[in-house]
Amino acid sequence: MYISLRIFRCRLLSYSLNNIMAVRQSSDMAQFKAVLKSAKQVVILSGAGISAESGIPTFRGAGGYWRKYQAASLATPGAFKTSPSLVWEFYHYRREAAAKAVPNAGHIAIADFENKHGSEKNVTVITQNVDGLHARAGTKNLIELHGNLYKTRCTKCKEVLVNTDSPICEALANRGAPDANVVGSDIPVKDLPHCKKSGCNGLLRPHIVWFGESLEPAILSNAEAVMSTCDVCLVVGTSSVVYPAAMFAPQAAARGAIVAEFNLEPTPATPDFHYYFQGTCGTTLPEALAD
Ligand code: BJW
Ligand code: ZN
Repeated sequence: MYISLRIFRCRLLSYSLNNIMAVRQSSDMAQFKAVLKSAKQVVILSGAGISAESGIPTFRGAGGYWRKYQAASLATPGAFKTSPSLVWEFYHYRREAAAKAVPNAGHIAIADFENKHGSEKNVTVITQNVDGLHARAGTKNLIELHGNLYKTRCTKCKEVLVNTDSPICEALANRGAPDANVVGSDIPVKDLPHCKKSGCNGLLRPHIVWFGESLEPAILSNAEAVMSTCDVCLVVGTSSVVYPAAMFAPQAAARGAIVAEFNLEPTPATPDFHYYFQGTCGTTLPEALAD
């Protein structure tokens, strides 16, 4: 309720600002680069679109299916309760796919920007992605809002561990094929990944924030803190429909930060922003972030 009210207030504020003094939108790259050059605190907020050019499907749109399931419908506590086997197959498939993927020009441009300007600017990447590609590209100041494919959490003792095993357990070897004709999943729960802590043996789950679950409070407050002080924000490859991340950049724009969006297509938040650069972010970001 509290979050919904905040979102409503934020939308109302940004709607009012847009109507009082209509944010004039530009696609002038040279002008944006000049703004970025003088920025002191820069946030890059990324979503699935930045990993699309590494071959990782986005959530919404044509690629957002695994078998006959919409990816977002498997990313719920209810789906895991109903069929932990099916959900583990989905995550096993994505762990294996992300491990084979390599960071693309967009991830690398961001990491190079931090590396080059990190001493004169405060540069933070806030990502909704769980694939680990920002870190593999070399980004250091990174906030992973929705968790990470290579972390597990015990459903019993709640211990969180990094786990890069491939496969994560024997029963998942050769499972997870995305073929739409494969129906159901029948791995017995006892054969799915389990906690190795002495005396626990709880079922492990991916350490990922599913729909209806709260983000980790410390991670959320870190993200909110940098969003509330940045002077420039780049919103990259996200549909800006999933909260709370969807309200970060419109809120920053409403308090006066300069926000630039990089996306293949406009999103519901596009009218809130000062700059919009249409295209693949593997092309637009290297241009925006180069000296
Ligand atoms: C390119 C490109 C290229 C392609 N170059 N661009 C207020 C109102 C209504 C609902 C809610 C609300 N507050 C909370 C909710 C509920 C819910 C929510 O937001 N629902 C909405 C769908 C309405 N949020 C939550 O449940 C969150 N929890 C929470 O707020 O707790 C408190 C609470 C709960 C309930 C009620 C009230 C309060 C948790 C959200 C967790 C999100 N989890 C997922 C799954 C992670 C697991 C996994 O990866 O397996 O995170 S959902 C999925 O969406 C994933 C993504 O991180 C997230 C965002 O998607 P993203 O990154 O934007 O991807 P796409 O596919 O949507 O967009 C890709 C974009 O890229 C497109 O725009 C393309 O055009 C573009 N693109 N190629 C540039 N080459
Ligand atoms: Zn445990």
